[in-house]
Amino acid sequence: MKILVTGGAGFIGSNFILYWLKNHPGDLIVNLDKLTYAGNLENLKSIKDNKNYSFVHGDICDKSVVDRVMEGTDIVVHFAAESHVDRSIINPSDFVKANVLGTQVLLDSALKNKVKKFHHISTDEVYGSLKLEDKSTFNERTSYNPRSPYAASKAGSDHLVRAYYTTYGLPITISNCSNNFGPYQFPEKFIPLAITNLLENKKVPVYGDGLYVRDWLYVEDHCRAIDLILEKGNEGETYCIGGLTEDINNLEVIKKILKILGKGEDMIEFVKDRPGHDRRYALDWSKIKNELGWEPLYGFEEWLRKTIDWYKQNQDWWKNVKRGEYKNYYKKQYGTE
Ligand code: NAD
Ligand code: TDX
Repeated sequence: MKILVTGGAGFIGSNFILYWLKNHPGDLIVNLDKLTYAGNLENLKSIKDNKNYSFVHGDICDKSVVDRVMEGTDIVVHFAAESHVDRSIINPSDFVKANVLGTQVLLDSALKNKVKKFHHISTDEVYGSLKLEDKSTFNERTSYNPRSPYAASKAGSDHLVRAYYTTYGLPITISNCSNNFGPYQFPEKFIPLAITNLLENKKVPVYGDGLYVRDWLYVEDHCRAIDLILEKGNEGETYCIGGLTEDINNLEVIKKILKILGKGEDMIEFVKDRPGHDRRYALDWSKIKNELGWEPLYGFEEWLRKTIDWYKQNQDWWKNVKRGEYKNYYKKQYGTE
């Protein structure tokens, strides 16, 4: 089977390729990635000589490259996107191009090449923001209400994917997952930023009052969920994938990280809030649990410990990433080095 993975040099995409080749060694994987600031082939160095893996450097908005790599593809797993909310506030147009236009180019090519499955990776952020006080959760039937340019561009891509199913019969599935964490995550996102700052003895910037709530999903659990959807998911369906069943706010997450690393709460620095910051995300993932038999392998704290260990043991990886462009971004976003 030939699988085209888009954005396979990013955080989740590279974890997915490593997972897939380990669990389905007979399949062929083609990784199409533009190598933006977030793409890093170091993530895949352990499999770069695997004869069942190949890398194509290209943009999903570029029809000629997409048509070329799509030829003979059985399954598309589409991760490629601009993925960071704060960057979407600074520069929304990159998000519309990659996430909306890029997805449409892929859908067209998948249709033309009669792929058997097109799986689109989306986010819980398309559903908007929940109140801290109420205990409601997002599910597959929740109305869309995206509130950041990032979320709006992902919502646009989800609508296009569904439109290609309804209008042209393209065999699609969609998953809307919560915040991922784990190895190879770019340290602009909250958990890897916190861990790597603390390993450098730098404070952790916490937006606003720190009482914002996210659902946290370990990346390997996410890869297992995608595998099940590809194997047993129903065409045209959406699956919500989350990791938790109880709320945890950002301050509580940081306090867990500080405790594991043996650091004090003086390492927390409250900084200016994100504009339009969504208060709470919580996900009801009972559909994938009941229909496909998926659930996370371990609890949040256990996965967090494993993640912290990985960043401790792979300092060269993140120290390399934290050079150059990252330094400029950090200064612009946080006003400090
Ligand atoms: P990432 O930013 O780490 O990686 C994105 C990858 O896509 C990079 O390798 C980048 O080079 C590539 N890319 C970007 N634009 C491209 C283009 N035009 N053409 C080809 N490649 C391009 O992102 P991630 O965290 O791995 O997220 C992967 C997917 O999962 C995204 O679609 C994101 O919206 C979704 N998602 C992420 C999270 C999360 O917590 N990280 C949660 C929910 C959904
Ligand atoms: O420096 C920070 N300080 C801080 O308090 C950063 C980077 C974040 N935060 C807060 C904002 C959020 O409440 O931590 C929480 C998580 O922030 P991010 O890691 O930026 O993730 P989020 O905005 O929740 O979006 C993420 O989850 C859904 C991913 O970036 C998206 O790609 C995904 O779709």
